[in-house]
Amino acid sequence: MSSKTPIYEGKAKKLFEGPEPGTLIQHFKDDATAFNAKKKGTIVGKGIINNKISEFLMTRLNDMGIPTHFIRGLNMREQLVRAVDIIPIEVIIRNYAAGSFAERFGAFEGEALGSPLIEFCLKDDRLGDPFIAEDHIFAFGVAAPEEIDEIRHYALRINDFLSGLFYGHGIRLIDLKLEFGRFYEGETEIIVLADEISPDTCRLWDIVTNDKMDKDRFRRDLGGTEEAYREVARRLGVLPNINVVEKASFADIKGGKAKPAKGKAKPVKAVKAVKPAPKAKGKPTPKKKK
Ligand code: AIR
Ligand code: ASP
Repeated sequence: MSSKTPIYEGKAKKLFEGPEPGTLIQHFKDDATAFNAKKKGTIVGKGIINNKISEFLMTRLNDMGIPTHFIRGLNMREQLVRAVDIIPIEVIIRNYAAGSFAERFGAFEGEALGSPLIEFCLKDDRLGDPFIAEDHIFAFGVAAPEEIDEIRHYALRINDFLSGLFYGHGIRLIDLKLEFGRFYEGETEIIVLADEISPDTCRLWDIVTNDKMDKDRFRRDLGGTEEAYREVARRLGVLPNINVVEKASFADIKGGKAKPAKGKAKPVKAVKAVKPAPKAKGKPTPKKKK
């Protein structure tokens, strides 16, 4: 684990200077916040799981020609990424109504939207990440119209690809939040996917049971949060020995000194172990492809 002082510390991650110019080390913490940090907690092992899930998904996206900030994995909690200027917009893509969308429009959670819907929020905790229209984005100089066009194009491709990938593992991608960054190669500006893709930033429901397998378990005090995150990692096959999460996080909590975990590491619990969410008011209909 990096022992240096971070150059930036966010709610779920820290950034350290990277080994080469133009690189950063992205370190994933177990800290969890919700409702603009009004709710705080810890999801044990989350940093390891999110690091590995994000590494896996960003690698797949790189493979299919979506530029991302991801360079390579470093260890259980850290990855090397390209240093980029983050465009301070949260790009939300929704396939089904849920969360703030369901609340705003009186939709039931799980109601299929005819086609993916993109929303933008200004990344500003002080203001509570308010929704922002494209006109505001341009007027405030947050991003240029050509940048937003490119971001929309990438966001839809990423959403289509991830919807299919998760579906193959019995998971419905309800919605997700993406962040993009820019850097320059000479005069040329390049936009890349940045931040992370994980159960912190996506709503993921089990296809059969509709159980929530994401941060909503923490936000809504549903219990079984650790198990749900582990189950996503297990299904994606990103941690060959998932029990390592318990051991490694135990060592991390104890200041890096590995002590034997109490008793035997628990076997992976299948999703049955995740407490069913309160019954959704309706059953989601299968996602309509464009
Ligand atoms: N999100 C928004 N801000 C931070 C995050 N992680 C994600 C949520 C959800 C999507 O954006 O995790 O996947 C939409 O959130 P909401 O609350 O607007 O419905
Ligand atoms: N992570 C954000 C916060 O701390 C939003 C969320 O995920 O609910 O409030």
